[in-house]
Amino acid sequence: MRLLFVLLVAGSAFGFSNAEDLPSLEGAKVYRLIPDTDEKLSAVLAHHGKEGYDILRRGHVLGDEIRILVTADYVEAFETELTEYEIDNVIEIENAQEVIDEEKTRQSVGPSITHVNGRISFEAYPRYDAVLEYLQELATNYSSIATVVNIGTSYEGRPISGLKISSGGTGKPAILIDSAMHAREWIAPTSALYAINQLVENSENSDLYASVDWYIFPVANPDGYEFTHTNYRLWRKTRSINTGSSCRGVDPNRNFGYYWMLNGASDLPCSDIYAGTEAFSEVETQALRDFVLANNETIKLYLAVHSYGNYFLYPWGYTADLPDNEEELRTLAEAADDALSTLRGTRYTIGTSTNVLYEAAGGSDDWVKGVGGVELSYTPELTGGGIFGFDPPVSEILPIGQEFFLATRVFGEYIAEKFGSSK
Ligand code: 0X9
Ligand code: ZN
Repeated sequence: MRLLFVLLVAGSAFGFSNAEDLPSLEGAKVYRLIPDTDEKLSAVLAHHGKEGYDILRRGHVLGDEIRILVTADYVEAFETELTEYEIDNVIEIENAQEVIDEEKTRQSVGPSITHVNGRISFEAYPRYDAVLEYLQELATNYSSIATVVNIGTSYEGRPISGLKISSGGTGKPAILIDSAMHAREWIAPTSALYAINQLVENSENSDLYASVDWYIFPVANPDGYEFTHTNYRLWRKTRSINTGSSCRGVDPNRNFGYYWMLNGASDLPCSDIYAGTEAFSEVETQALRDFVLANNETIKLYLAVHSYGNYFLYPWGYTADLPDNEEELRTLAEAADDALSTLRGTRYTIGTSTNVLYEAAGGSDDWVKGVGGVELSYTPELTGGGIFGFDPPVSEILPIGQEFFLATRVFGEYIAEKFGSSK
C-alpha cells in the first residue's frame, strides 16, 4: 500500500500518471450575464479557455448575453469577481451534473438511427456506429450515387468516414461538409445526416448532384463524439494524450495551420481551446487537410458545421480584415438565410468570424480558404437548445435539419450555376 502511494506520488510528480483530469460538473454552476461596460465584458471574457470556466455562449457586442459554466472549485472566486465588478447575473443552473443526468434521460439517445418505412427518422442523437451503419446502408442501397469515403483513422482508431454523393464523371465542382469537429455540438451531425438523407433518399433533390459532387463527413472527430455519449457530455476536443499533462485533447478548430496560435487559442493542454503542440498535431485535422489538398481543384465550397448561435460565419477568424470576396460570401449567406427562414422565421447573423463572433486563429474555415484555396468557406453555427445550448430537444432535430438543408440547397444551386457544366 505504502509502495503504491509512493509510486503514485512519484508518477504524478514526473507527469506520467495515466489518470485523466476531467473537470467535475458536480456543483458546477451556469450563469447568465449581461455585462454593460467594456471593463465588465473584458473581465468576463478573460476566463475564455481557462481552467474551471467554459463560456457556453457569448455575443460580440456589449449588452449581448453571456452564458458561462464555472466548476465548483472556482465558484467562490467567480462570485467575488461578479460582486467586485457589479456584473448583473442570474444563476441558470445550480448543479450542472444533475441537469446532464436529467437531459440524458430526455434525449433518449438511440443505439441506432431508427427507420420508418425504409426511411431514416430523426428522433434521437445517434452513436457513431449508427452513423457509419447508415452511410454504409446508403452506399449499398444507392450504389449508383453514394459511396463511403474514408479519409483517415482517429487517434483511438475509429474510421473518419463520410459519403460522396455524385452522379458520376470526374472533375465536377464539389461541396465539402463536415460536422462534429467539436464533439459536443450534437445538432451539427444530425443536420449533416439530414442533408445526406435528403440528397440521397429524396429524389426531388436529385438536381443538386446532377452537376455537383458532395462530400459529407458527419462526424469529423469520432473519438470526441463518442466520449460525449459515454463519459462527458460537454467534451469539445479530440481525445489525444498530451505528454506531461493529465488533460487530454486538442481543439481541432484551433489546430489548422493558417496563422496557427496567432490569437484566440491557448497553449495550455487543459484549455478547451488548446491549439496543440504544433499545427496539424491531430490525426483528425491531418485527415481533413490531406483530403482538401488532394481535391482542391474541385472543391468550391466548404461548410464546417458547428453549433450554436445562429450564425453564418466566414473568414477570417484570425484577423478583422475582410477577405477579397467578402461581398460574394455575404450575399450567398444572405440568400441561404432567406431560404432557411421560410420554414419558421429563424434568422442567422452573417459576417466574418472575427467581426461578428470573436478572433480565433487555427479554424478549419480559415485554412480551407487561405491554404486550401476554396474561396467559399463557411462555419454555420446552427441553432442551440436545452440548458447548455448543445442539447436541443429531440423534437428540434428535424426542423433544425430542415432549415440547414434549405440553406444547403442554396449553396448547392449556386455552385452548380457558377461552376457546373452538365446542367
Ligand atoms: O470557436 C470556434 O471554433 C467556433 N465556435 S464554436 O462555438 N462552435 O466553438 C467558431 C469558429 C469560427 N472560425 C474561426 N474562428 N476561424
Ligand atoms: Zn464548434
